Amino acid sequence: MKNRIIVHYDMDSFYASVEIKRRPELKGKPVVVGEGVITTASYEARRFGVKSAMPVYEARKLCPGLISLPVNKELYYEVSETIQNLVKKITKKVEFIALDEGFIDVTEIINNYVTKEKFGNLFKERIRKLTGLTCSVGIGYNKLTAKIASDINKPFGIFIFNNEVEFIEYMGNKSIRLIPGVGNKLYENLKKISVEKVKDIYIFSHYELVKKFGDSRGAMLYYFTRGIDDSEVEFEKKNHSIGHENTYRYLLNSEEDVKREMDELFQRVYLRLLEEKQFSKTITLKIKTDSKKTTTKSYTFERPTSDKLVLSIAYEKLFEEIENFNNIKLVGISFGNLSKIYLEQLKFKD
Ligand code: TTP
Ligand code: MG
Repeated sequence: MKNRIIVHYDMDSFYASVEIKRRPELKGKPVVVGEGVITTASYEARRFGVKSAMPVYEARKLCPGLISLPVNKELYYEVSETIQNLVKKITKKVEFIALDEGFIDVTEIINNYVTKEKFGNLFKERIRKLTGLTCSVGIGYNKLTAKIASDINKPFGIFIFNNEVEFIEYMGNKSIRLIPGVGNKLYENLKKISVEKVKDIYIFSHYELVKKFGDSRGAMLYYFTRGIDDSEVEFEKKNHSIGHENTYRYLLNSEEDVKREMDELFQRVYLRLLEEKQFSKTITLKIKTDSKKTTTKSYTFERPTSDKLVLSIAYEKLFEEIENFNNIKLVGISFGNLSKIYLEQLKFKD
C-alpha cells in the first residue's frame, strides 16, 4: 500500500463550545451540556474531574459552581454542516464520522501546504475563523494513527505520527485504553493477562490474541497496537444511494398491485440502509410505464435519517402523489444523499 497522509480533526468540547460561543459571558466558566446526564464538559469543568456520561448532580459535588445547559441538537447540526462544507472545499476525499469529527486524505494535496504541520495549523485557524470554535488535529499515515493523534494535544492541539516506528515509540508506554476499540470491558479482560500498556501486548502472537479474544478483536488488538490500519477514507460512500428497481414482464395495472410491489421494495431497501449503517436525506420513488414514460417523486429531509417511521411517512406521502397506475413496467425506490452522520452520537459510548 502506498504511503498515505491522513488527517483527523475533532472539535474541542463540541456542544459546550457551541453554547459558550453564543453566550460569551460563559467563557472561561465550568460549563456542561445536558441537564440529567452530561453529554460534554468544557475544559474548565474537566479540570474538576467532570466528564461525559456523569450525572449532573454528581458533577456538582466535584465542581459547585458548575453551569449546566440544555442540549440543543438543531444548533449542533447546523454548526456541523458549516464545518463540513468548509472541509469539503479542501478536498473531496473526506469521511465524516460524527458531527464534530472527520478524516481527510491529504496525500495528493499536502505538497500545496509544504509540511504536514503547516497544513494542520492552517486548518485549525480556518475552522476557528469560520466558526469561532477550536478543534484539534491529528496527522497520521493511516486513519488509526490520525485518530489517536488528534486526542494527544487537545484542546486546539496538533500531533503527527509519520511512521510506525514513531507510533510504537510514543505509544508503547501509554495505556492500552488509548487504542480505539478497547472499551471498559475489554480493558478489564486485558488486565487479567497483565496487559495495561500498549507495549504489554507485544509478547502475544497474532494467533494467541485471536484465540483469547476472537477473530476480529484479536486481530484488531494485534494490528492497532502496532499502528497498522489499511482502511480507506471512505469518501465515495458519501452521497451515493441505496436502492432497488423491479422490472415486470407482466405490466401492473392497478394501484393495489403497484402499492404491494412498492411496499415490498421499501422494506427491502430499508433493510439495506440499516445493514450499511447509512443515513439518508432523500427518498425517491420511481415508476416507469411500458411506453418508457418515467415519473420520479422525491422528498428531502432536513437531515439524514434512518428512522423507519420518518422514512415510511415520506414514502406514503410520495406514493399518494403518483397519478397513473396503468401499464407499469418498473418501480423503484432509493435512499440518496447518504452519510454516516448519526444521531447515535447523542447516546453514550461504553
Ligand atoms: P467528543 O468529540 O467525544 O467530545 P467533545 O467534542 O465534547 O470533547 P473533546 O474535546 O474531548 O473532543 O463528542 C462530540 C460531541 O458529542 C460532544 O460535544 C457531545 C456529544 N456526545 C454525547 O452526546 N454523548 C457522549 O457520550 C459523548 C462522548 C459525546
Ligand atoms: Mg470532539
